Amino acid sequence: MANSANPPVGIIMGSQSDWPTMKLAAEILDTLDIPYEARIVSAHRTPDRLWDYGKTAVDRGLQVIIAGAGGAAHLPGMMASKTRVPVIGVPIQTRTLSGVDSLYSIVQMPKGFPVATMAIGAAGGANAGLMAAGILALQDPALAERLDAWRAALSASIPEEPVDD
Ligand code: RP5
Repeated sequence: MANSANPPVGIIMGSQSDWPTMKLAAEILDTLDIPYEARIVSAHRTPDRLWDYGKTAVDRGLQVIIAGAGGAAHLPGMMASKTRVPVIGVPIQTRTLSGVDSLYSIVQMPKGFPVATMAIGAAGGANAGLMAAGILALQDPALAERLDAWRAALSASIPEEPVDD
């Protein structure tokens, strides 16, 4: 469902190298039938693209932005400063500092410009998709049903007893 016209969710990331993590958010949105767009928008390498994206987000109908970045990860916070559309931040796992650098860069926003920060890496990517779904489900009963079913299926897949490998 990528590249739908006026999708409610924008997935943005600082680099192509972030896509394997951000794709996990996209896969959740695909599963739940939620349209989205995916774009590379780097705070440092393409600051004008970041500015334009934030400036037009409301008018383009975006309702949630999922922003992933690694290292000196300024993208989610800068996007939150540019638009009131809720921003969900995904700290990308880095080789040098394991993503703690990304986490600290994203989570410690000053009062006034929040970023809903997920876990580092793969869990954060997938959970960002689920968080976006939960926000949209507040106004969309059919999506709420799909999300409830997804959650129930996950619960049902967890065995009660452990087994040997
Ligand atoms: C950040 O720098 C990106 O979000 C990425 O996680 C990190 C490394 O980018 P590349 O050097 O792989 O393009 O801006």
